[in-house]
Amino acid sequence: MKSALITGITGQDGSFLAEFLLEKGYDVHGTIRRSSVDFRERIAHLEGHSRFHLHYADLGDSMSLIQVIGKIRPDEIYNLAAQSHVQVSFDAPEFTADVDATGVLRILEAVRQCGLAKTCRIYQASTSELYGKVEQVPQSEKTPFHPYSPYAVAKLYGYWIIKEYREAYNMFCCSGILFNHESERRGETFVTRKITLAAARIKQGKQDKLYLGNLSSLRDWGYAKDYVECMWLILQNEKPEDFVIATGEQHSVREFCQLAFHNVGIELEFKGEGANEKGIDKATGKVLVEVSSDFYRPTDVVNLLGDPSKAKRELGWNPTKTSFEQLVKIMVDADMAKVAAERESERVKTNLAAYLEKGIVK
Ligand code: NAP
Ligand code: F7E
Repeated sequence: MKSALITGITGQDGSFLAEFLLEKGYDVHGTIRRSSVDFRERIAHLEGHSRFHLHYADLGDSMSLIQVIGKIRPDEIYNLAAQSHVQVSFDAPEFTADVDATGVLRILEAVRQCGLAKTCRIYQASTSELYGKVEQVPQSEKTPFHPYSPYAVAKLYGYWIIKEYREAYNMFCCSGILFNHESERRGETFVTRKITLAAARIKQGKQDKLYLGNLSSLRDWGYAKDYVECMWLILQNEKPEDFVIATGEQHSVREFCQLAFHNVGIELEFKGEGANEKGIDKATGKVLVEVSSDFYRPTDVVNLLGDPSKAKRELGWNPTKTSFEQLVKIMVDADMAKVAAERESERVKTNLAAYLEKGIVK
């Protein structure tokens, strides 16, 4: 039985990858961090599985990494842990650098110090943000990098240190340069999930308006569940190499918004420009989407489109298993159900309070 260690197992990708590797028969280990609140909802359904194990470790703490890696001696490590929010990286640049850049070095050194350099394969979660202020469209493995945020600069170090250890020590370590991938488990402050949740809340009368930043930003959005398969394929490859993982299709934030609202039965029309642009419900004339400069970034990446030819050719990966339309529908349907369940539980609580007041329930 192969064993894998996933750092960042509580995140969107970590939870899907854990499910994928368990299905493949792996012994799956994941690192978690101490938190005053429980953030393990994405993996709660896996706890109790006989091949699923959790360990405390932090990418900022070498000793914890050496201890966990030395104890498990994994065949594969998937380094998914990161401060992954680009806008937050402008507010917490030093923390982002420590986790997203030096953290990668700490993993590599822990593997070496535990004597696993020849046996343990390492996947590094690199990102399309490396292309940043893009120098070419679409972007492939050959496109020059131009990072455009503290997050991207930190991830650039991660990318290069992986390459360095591959060449210097002959280690099997690779980067997946993944373009944006989303799902019903996406963090609620990333733009896609923020939109699908708002569409569901607005439809069900729980929110009046959605405030967004740059509506014209272009992204190549795929489905996270399809992308974790690629992480695994990269480590099963004969040679350690880096791969671009993307769909090869591009949409704007505005288009994502229109399709998400369409899925809840609201047709949005955008009028105006820049900070004055508004998304209006065609049926009622109500303004449902407005621009807020709070969501502008000091530097923003606005034109990402990946070329997944190498992954298709060499890994046999299908980049369009889930279409853009299906992805938006999956996310909207899940958020419609989530909001409806929250409303139902509020209704039950309100009824119970009324029954208690009237003495119907004692
Ligand atoms: P995510 O949902 O934000 O998950 C990040 C994970 O990292 C969480 O489990 C988090 O733990 C953990 N983490 C954060 N700081 C840590 C630290 N100091 N030590 C240990 N763990 C730490 O991110 P994701 O969307 O799944 O992305 C996974 C990886 O792929 C990240 O490295 C991200 O930068 C990269 N990436 C993502 C995309 C995308 O579109 N999703 C694209 C390209 C690359 P807590 O739950 O305790 O916070
Ligand atoms: O922004 C614009 C924003 O935060 C996408 C991470 O997983 O993917 C993710 O980073 C675009 C940007 O993702 C809002 O300005 C407009 O241009 O959803 P996002 P991201 O920055 O692309 C990459 C590949 C990663 O590696 C990262 O870890 O949408 N935008 N209005 C907005 N963005 C947010 N968050 N919120 C808004 O209100």
